[in-house]
Formats: sequence, C-alpha cells, structure tokens
Amino acid sequence: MVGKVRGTPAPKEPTMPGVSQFPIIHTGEATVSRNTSRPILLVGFQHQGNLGLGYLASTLRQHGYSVIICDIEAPLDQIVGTAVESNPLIVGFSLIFQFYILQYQRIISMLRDAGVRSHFTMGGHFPSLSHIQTLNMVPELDSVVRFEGEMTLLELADVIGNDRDWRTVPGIAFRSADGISTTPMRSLVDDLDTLPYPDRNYEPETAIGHKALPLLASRGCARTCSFCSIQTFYRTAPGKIVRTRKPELVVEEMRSLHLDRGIRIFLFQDDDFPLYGPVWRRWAASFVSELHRSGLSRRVIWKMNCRADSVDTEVFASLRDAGLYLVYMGLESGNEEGLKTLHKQVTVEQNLRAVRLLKQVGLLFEFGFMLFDPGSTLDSVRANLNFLRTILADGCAAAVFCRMLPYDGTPIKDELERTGRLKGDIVKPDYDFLDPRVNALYASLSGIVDIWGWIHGYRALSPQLNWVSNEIAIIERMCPTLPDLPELKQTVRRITRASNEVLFEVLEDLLNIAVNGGTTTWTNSRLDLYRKQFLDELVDSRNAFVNRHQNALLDSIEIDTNLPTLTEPAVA
Ligand code: B12
Ligand code: SF4
Repeated sequence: MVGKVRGTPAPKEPTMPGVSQFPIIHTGEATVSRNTSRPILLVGFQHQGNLGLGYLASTLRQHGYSVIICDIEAPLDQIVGTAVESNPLIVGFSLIFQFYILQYQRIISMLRDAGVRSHFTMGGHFPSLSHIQTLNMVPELDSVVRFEGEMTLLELADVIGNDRDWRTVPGIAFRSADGISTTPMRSLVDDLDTLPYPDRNYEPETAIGHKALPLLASRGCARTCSFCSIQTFYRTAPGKIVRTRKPELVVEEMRSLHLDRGIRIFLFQDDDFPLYGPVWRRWAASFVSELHRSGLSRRVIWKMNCRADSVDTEVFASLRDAGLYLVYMGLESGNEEGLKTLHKQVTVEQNLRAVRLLKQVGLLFEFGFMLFDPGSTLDSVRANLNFLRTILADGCAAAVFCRMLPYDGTPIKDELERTGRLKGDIVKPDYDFLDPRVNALYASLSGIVDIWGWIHGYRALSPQLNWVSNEIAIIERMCPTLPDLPELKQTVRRITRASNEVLFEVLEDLLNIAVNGGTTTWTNSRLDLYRKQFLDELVDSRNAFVNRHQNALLDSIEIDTNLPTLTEPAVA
C-alpha cells in the first residue's frame, strides 16, 4: 500500500554544517509518498512500559505504518518467530540499559541466522553516545539512530520503503568504506506536544488493584551529575536541553487514560520533574491548577522524580493536594566529598532537609543512593552509613544502595579512563578504589549481603518493603477509612527499621574490621535467615490485611466516569 499522508509536524532543521537536505521534508503542508506495506518491528525492555518505544510506535502509526512491539525479555523463539512471520521493513532495537548489549547481540545474530533480511537499527542512550562501539560490537546492525528517534526512524522507514539511499538520513551512524560514518545530527524534538501520545498497547501494571501507566511531562535534564549519561545524551544533540509540555495537555493525556483505561496511578518518568527555579515553579503551579480544574486531583495519584534542591514545603503541599503521593529522589551520597565527586551540586544538609520536609508534608519517598563511588574512603562510607541511619531511623523507607558504575557517556567514566582507573567492559564497567581497604570492605560486604536477595531486583527484601509502603500510601489516598491501616503501616515500618538495622550493623562491623582488623561473625547464611524472617512477616501482615478488606479494596477500584466537563479556560 502506498499512502499519501498530510500534515506531519515540522522537525527543527539540522544545525550542523554540511547538512545534506533529504527530499522528504515534514512540513505542515508537504505530502509524502510512503510505502507502508511492511510493518516495523520494535524490540525493547517493556517492564513498567517503555515510553521511548511508545513514542516511536505512535509516531510511525500516525504516518500509516503498522508497528509490532516485542519485549526483549520474551522467549527468544517468540521474537525470532515474530520477525520471520511479519517480514518487517525495519527491526528497531531499543537499548536503554547499556548492560543489555550482549543480550541484544545474541538476539540480533539469531534473527539474521533465521533469515531475517530487514534493515536492523538500534537506538537509545548507549548506541547514541557510543555509536562506534555499538556498530563494532553488533556487526549485523545496518545503522544506529542517534538521540531522540521519532523523526529519524520515520524518515528511515520512508526512505527504505521507497528503495532510496538511507545513508543520507540525518541522525544516523553506519558502517562505510571509511570506517564508521555519521550523518548530521538531528535536533531534539522542539515541541513535545507535537508528538502523538505514546502507544501503550499493553496491560497496565497494577498496585493493590489500581492500574498504573508511565508518562512524561518533560524531556531532558539541566543538571550535570558526573555519573549520569542522560545529561550527555541531551547535551550532545542540537536543540533545547529541557523541554516541558503544556500542563493542560499533560493533564488531558492523564484524563483520557483515566477515562478510557481506568488508570488511577500515573508514574512520571521525567528525569527531573519541572520544579526547580521560578519558571518551572510556575509550570508546576499551572499543572496543579489544571489537575484541580479537571477533577483529576480527587481521582488519581501520581509519582515523580526530583532532586533534593527542588523540595519546598509550600510547593510540595500543593503537589500533594493535587495527587502527588510518591517522590523518588536521587540523594546519591551522604557525605560532602561524595556529593562533589558525583557533581550533585547539593549539600548533605540539603539532602537531609529535603527528606525532613517530605516527611513533614506527609509524602512517601524512595531514593537512589551510592554507598560507594570512585572517591570512597572508609570515612566517607561511614558518613554514608550515618546519613542512611539518620534519614531511615523511623523505618519510612527501606535501605537501598549500590556502587556507582561508570556508564558510557558520563564525565566520571572519562575521568577514570584518563587516570588509568577504568576497568571491566561495557557490560560491567568498573574501577578499583584508591584505598585497598575499601576494596576489601566492598568485597566482604558483597560476599555477606546477597545483593539480589536483599537490595536489588523485584523479589528482593528492600524493594518488597518499599512496595508494601507504596501500597499503603495508595490505600491511604484511595480508601482512607480502613480501620486498621495505621496498624499495618506501623508493622511495615517496624519490619523496615529492623531490616535496615541488620544491614547497617553488618556494614558497621565490616567498617570496624577494615579499620582495626579482626573477623566478622556475620555470614551469608545467618543474614539469609533474617531476610526470610522479615519477608515472611511482611508478606503475612500485608496479605492478612488485604484479605480482611477485600471488599472495600475492590470497591475503591471502581471508577466513576463522571468527570466535570472542562468549560473554563485553561490557566495561562
Ligand atoms: C523509566 C526508566 C526506567 C524504568 C524502565 C521502563 C521501561 N521499560 O522503559 C525502570 C524503573 C524499570 C528502570 C529501571 C532501571 N533503570 Co532506568 N530509567 C528510566 C528513565 C528515567 C526514563 C526512560 C524513558 O522513559 N525515557 C523517555 C523516552 C521517551 O526516551 P528514551 O527511552 O531515551 O527513548 C528515546 C531515544 O533514546 C530513542 N530511542 C530509544 N530506543 C530506540 C530504539 C530505536 C529503534 C530508535 C530508532 C530510537 C530509540 O528514541 C526515543 C524517543 O525519542 C531513564 C532516564 C531517561 N531519561 O531515559 C532511566 C535510565 C534508562 N535507567 C537507568 C538505570 C541505571 C536503571 C536501573 C539499572 C536502575 C537500578 N539500579 O536498578 C534499572 C535497570 C532495569 C533492568 N532492566 O534491569 C539508566 C541507564 C544508564 C545506562 N547508560 O545504561 C538511565 C539512563 C537513568 C540514568 N540517569 O542514568 N528505569
Ligand atoms: S542524575 Fe538526574 S539530576 Fe543528575 S544529571 Fe542525571 S537526570 Fe539530571
């Protein structure tokens, strides 16, 4: 089928010198001939809903293409079978987590072995920033789409579908006689509201029966944390680094998801929700009044990510009243040196204050924390331990921590490379600490604490504790009158406190040994007994509560579709 499609949004002109103008120009008036007879297959990590793939798919669909999405975690034969059967024009792989590259490599070569001859391209953070390594590591790829991919993938499909030379499409990298070539970079999407809503053709996840979907109010981040590849991703491509959507259109998207699909929980995946500084404060105020005006503030709740320096009592109280129930904060370190190494541009006091204020305002919070970073000393690890003990003393959240990993595209990776400290590979980039005692501490801690059983992974203890706190916060908003909810909350806090304290005692003991010598009495199996005990008590109390209140909880899931009709003008 060859379709005529009108009225595509106009991307910004590429700003790099030597731009070759490609014949397909998406202006409001242009008509474009495209061959949409073959589908586009997209493969990516789908857990919790992949907005990148969602935007790529909706943009392609808007222009007449049919799109199939496969989860990278699906059985391999299913992915291969889908590709063989559907004979796609393009298979687009989304690599947003660098450590998945070998998994992609394996699938891609299986697809070629199975006879799939489509154009293979890959996008996402790692391929955008490290296109040479990507093309070298995955020889079956024809191209890499760099940075935001909606317009580039669309243009690639248009060109390949019409058998024209795709090597001139702006925004890509590919192998050529001279090695690896790139075309001029394409600008970031200037106005996010010109994009169609992302496709979310999957069953939403649920929390205590309430459906949740991800969405974005903005893209990009103005900050410069040294461990983060996002800041480089949005700074390398031409265009405005941070783009916010119109608050009323964000609320309109929420409203339609609420009414059409019964969504009650919205997970904002913005890197740094627009809150910092006067302009974004105004944005947030207008978002809040839109939520009230639409009636959604009484119907839905939402979660967002922000930094400690955005937290302010007045603003957060108004966000809470408009449905905010959970805040994820990248605290990252509890000592000044660590915060400097990570280039957080906040102080320990700011981190402490942010936590204090969120608790005062009555908001649940989760946080990111790097117990170890390349500048770690025994003193800094001890300061981090004390920080965690302070903020978590009341059992408000489970202790989670990690070692900073030097991802591609981050200033800290470049620095480790420059100083000869970078070790490992793309899947497991690593470094040694400068003090060998910290290396020994880290090794003994990882030997004793089963990281995947306690701290990371969906079934680990700390995430499960946080999950039940999350459920309690949802019930508090959606079904606030359940009589023994405060009792469940207290039980979960007690278990969380006890579980955190076990972790802290292990760490403290190992720290003391690192300084004074000696051997620890903690063992992996002793710790595992604690872990199982905490998990059993948590699951039993939570399940008993849910069983006792099944009817009331089920009733709270019902949604009333009688939202007020929007007649008043939107807040400017
Ligand atoms: C949402 C999210 C998650 C969700 C994932 C949901 C999902 N299925 O996508 C959850 C919560 C599960 C998650 C988990 C983790 N995450 Co996360 N996550 C994010 C976050 C905040 C937003 C992703 C997003 O929706 N972006 C918005 C969309 C529109 O942009 P996009 O994905 O970049 O896609 C665009 C382009 O990249 C490009 N593109 C992407 N794919 C493709 C494919 C093709 C074919 C083309 C043409 C173009 C293209 O076009 C898209 C549209 O413009 C990002 C930060 C970020 N800003 O991206 C971190 C991020 C991806 N996460 C990160 C990390 C480290 C993790 C964890 C390891 C955290 C942890 N310690 O547990 C885990 C890993 C999970 C696992 N697999 O084991 C890092 C990755 C670092 C790296 N370089 O590898 C990031 C970059 C955060 C950071 N600041 O460092 N995460
Ligand atoms: S860690 Fe968060 S705040 Fe820091 S640069 Fe990355 S996205 Fe921005």
